[in-house]
Amino acid sequence: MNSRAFLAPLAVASLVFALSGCRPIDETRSLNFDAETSAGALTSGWSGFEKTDENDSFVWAQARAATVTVLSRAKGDQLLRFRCWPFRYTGAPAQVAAVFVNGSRIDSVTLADGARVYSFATPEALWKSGPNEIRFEFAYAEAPKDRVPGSSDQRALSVAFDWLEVLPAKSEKKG
Ligand SMILES: [Ca+2]
Repeated sequence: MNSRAFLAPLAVASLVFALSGCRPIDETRSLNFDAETSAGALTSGWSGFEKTDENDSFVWAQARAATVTVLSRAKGDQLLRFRCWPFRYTGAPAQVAAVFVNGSRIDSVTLADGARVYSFATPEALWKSGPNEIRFEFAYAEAPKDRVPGSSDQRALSVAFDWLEVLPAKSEKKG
């Protein structure tokens, strides 16, 4: 009998079990940048909870750097994904987001003007069991009141985040 044939179904069953809430949450999979899912996770550099005209929750990073704290089991490589859009204004330079996990720089990306999803592969070795810090560093943060005629918004806005996910990069290793 080939025991490997059972590994995939077991992994799926384990994942379903974990997602069903049958044991305490020890791993952050998804933040929707709303009060329900993200209040304790947005640890520095963030403004308040807002909603788009389409009723999507989001939060502005209101500094050149912002941090998110997520719980991890530190098992396997992780795929970090997020949907965001930069504060843009006439004559703005490119907005660039650099991504760090626990102080280690992963990569950077020049952000498109509108909302997009970005993905970063992160190696298992950077993650630790328990709280982990994801830090974003941005090329600029500017106040709309200084950059957009008619705006009174004094916050130094860099990038708005809709959601963030930390997912297994491939099927989780067992044991
Ligand atoms: Ca959202």
